[in-house]
Amino acid sequence: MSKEAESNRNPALQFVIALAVVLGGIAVGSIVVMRQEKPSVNQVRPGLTRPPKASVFDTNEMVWIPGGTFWMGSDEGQTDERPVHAVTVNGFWIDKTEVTNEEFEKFARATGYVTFAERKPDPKDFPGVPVEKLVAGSVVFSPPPGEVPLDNHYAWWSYVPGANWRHPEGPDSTIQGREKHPVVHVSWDDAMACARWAGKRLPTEAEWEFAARGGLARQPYVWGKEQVPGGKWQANIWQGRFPNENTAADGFKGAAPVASFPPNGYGLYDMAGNVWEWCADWYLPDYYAHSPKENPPGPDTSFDPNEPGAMKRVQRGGSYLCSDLYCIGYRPSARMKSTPDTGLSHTGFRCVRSK
Ligand SMILES: [Ca+2]
Repeated sequence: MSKEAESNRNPALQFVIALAVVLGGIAVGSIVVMRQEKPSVNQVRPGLTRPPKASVFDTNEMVWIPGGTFWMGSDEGQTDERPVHAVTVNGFWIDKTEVTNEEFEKFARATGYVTFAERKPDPKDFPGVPVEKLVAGSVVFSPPPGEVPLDNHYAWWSYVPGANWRHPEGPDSTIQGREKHPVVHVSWDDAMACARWAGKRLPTEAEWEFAARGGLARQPYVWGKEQVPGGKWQANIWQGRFPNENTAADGFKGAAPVASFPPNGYGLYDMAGNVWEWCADWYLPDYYAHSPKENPPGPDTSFDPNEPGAMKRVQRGGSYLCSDLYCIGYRPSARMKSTPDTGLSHTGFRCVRSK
């Protein structure tokens, strides 16, 4: 996306763009893990937890994911999950959990960083828009009182002035008591800034999916085959009639403290559900048809047929808003996308590092 295009946003447009986040591809699929390489020379194994180096994020330990080859994508999911193709990734460290509010606060305090949602839109970028309309804010899930058609996303998303990571539901809300919750309302640029400060980076889409699968072969979920094994929910998603009935059968109506559910085979928490996670890659729906087999870095451009002209980055993992009626985005092959300047109340990130 050009700089000009990136800046050519206003809150209303940002809201529209944000809606695309809940539109992404979703369906049921299955995947195959082909082969897991032997532990690397330093004898680390999947699931081994240790901080790789001194990190400013001392509360979020990282897990070593050995390199390997796997089947990426799904032939049963959305079109953009196809074709299933063999991908090899080098080993990497990945955060055991999503970045939490208390971790993001360390970054903000140390650097004085102001997130996109906290910045007042620059009148220069919005000629003709009354100054009083240019207010900082973000898009918040605001469920309607009754059932609504699932083709109108305005029915459950609202642009809320004053909403940002410190005030997830608006100016009167706080993150007090939610220190261990994943940070939300962070744009891709915000996530990148935080990752760089921590000496880390965002995962590529391939790294993310490889890690999410946890070494399992041909399983539709990061924990295996059954959605609710033994009647026990394995991820923070949505139960009930979306978007007005949230039964919270999994124990959480909104975001949950990280690691509230069992980890996957690599010891990683919330690779399904809780909040969407930004990846480094640009989004192209047909990237898999021609992506390199080894360490695909993502395309160098972006296109979303649902919103031509908007360059988007990939998000993965689904969120507490993923309902089987609407969005099965918590499957490991499901892909989501949004413009880099978009923050939402169900989107966060986790980081990786190569060594
Ligand atoms: Ca839930």
